Amino acid sequence: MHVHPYERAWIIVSVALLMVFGVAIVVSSLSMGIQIPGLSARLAPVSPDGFASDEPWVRQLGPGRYEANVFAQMWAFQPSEIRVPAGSTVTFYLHSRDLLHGFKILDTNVSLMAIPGQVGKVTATFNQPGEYLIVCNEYCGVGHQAMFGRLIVEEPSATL
Ligand SMILES: [Cu+2]
Repeated sequence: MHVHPYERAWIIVSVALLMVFGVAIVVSSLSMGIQIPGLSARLAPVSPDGFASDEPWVRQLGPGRYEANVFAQMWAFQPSEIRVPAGSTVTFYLHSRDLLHGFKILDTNVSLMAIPGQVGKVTATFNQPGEYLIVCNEYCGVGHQAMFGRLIVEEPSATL
């Protein structure tokens, strides 16, 4: 079969680019700790230690380890403000009370969808103190642009 030299060159370039992109995805996900948000549960889980999982909360599991049970609804996040000390690792459990929402913490790798009937789970470590805006990045109605929360990463000394 005859393949024109230009076409052959473009095929080689295309395949090489795909391989470069594939390697870039693997390397960046391993080196930057990027993880795909996973499905944690289909229904609100019942916590074995008595924490109600059908309401918003933030709790400390141990030194530098936190969990946040977050609800998205038209047009707010609950809790609207989460405070953790710098260096903390936080596992977010994300629920939707009504329809599809997004949960994006700006300037971080955290981004997942709040899907009704499912619990999204993602874990991230926040080393840089500051105030991080949490926005909904899935259009969810007329109040979508006003749907936001805050993650406040405090200087370690501020929480002692
Ligand atoms: Cu929205």
